[in-house]
Amino acid sequence: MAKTIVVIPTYNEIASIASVIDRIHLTTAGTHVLIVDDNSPDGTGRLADELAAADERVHVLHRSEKNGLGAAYGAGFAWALERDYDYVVEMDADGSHQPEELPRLIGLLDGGDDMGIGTRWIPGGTIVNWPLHRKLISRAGTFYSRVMLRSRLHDLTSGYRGFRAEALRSVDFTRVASQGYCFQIEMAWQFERSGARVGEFPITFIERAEGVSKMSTGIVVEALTKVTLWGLASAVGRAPAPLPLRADVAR
Ligand SMILES: Nc1nc2c(ncn2[C@@H]2O[C@H](COP(=O)(O)OP(=O)(O)OP(=O)(O)O)[C@@H](O)[C@H]2O)c(=O)[nH]1
Ligand SMILES: [Mg+2]
Repeated sequence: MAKTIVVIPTYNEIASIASVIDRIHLTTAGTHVLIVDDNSPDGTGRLADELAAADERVHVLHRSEKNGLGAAYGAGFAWALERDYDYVVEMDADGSHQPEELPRLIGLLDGGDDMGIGTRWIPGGTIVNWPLHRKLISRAGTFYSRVMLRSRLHDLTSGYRGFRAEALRSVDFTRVASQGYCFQIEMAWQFERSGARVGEFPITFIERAEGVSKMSTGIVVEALTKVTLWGLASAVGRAPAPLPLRADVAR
């Protein structure tokens, strides 16, 4: 069986992190977890250390300050790729992504996809407890990104996704400079245009019940600006170069 690690970035997620890890292990007992904590003031990092001390499947990477989702994932990916994991998975700490759906993602990677994306906007995908305006923003954002980036993917901002380690290793993700949601868009777009095999599976996304959202205007503006610039540059034949992908990963 493939060796899987779930990378979970945390900033003030003390209320939910333990139960997310429990649910991961109830679903797939052999899966490892890496918590990447940005020195959360609420003590998430200390709790993570306690969980790691009690369970060899749990690991923690401490970072000194809040530096955004993209930087946390970059550090987490690098940590995972230095070890012998076959699959590297992304999941939020706030319970929005259901650990019980992990086997669907692993199934895509087992089937040969380089990347699998949990998607809200395909048949079978659902969102629980989001007001209408949030659904509209998410749908509009994905629609805009699909058109601008000429993507065939249905949920470019989704943070529930996974990679075959060798595919992730082959792209220079340190050059993915986006911080917030845009990190997810940029990674998906880069994988797709590099010729990697990207699969989608439907997910049930449940709005966080505890803790505080880290979503900010700056994060939305970053995504809107970059997607627009990439799209316009592509339209005049000046798209930024795709991240280098090894020949044996490209198909
Ligand atoms: N280490 C780290 N984790 C972060 C940072 N920003 C967000 N996160 C984590 O990334 C995940 C997603 O962040 P959320 O605040 O849930 O963002 P969101 O899902 O877009 O917003 P909600 O819909 O309100 O939940 C959570 O596990 C956060 O704790 C950061 O700067 N550093
Ligand atoms: Mg969330």
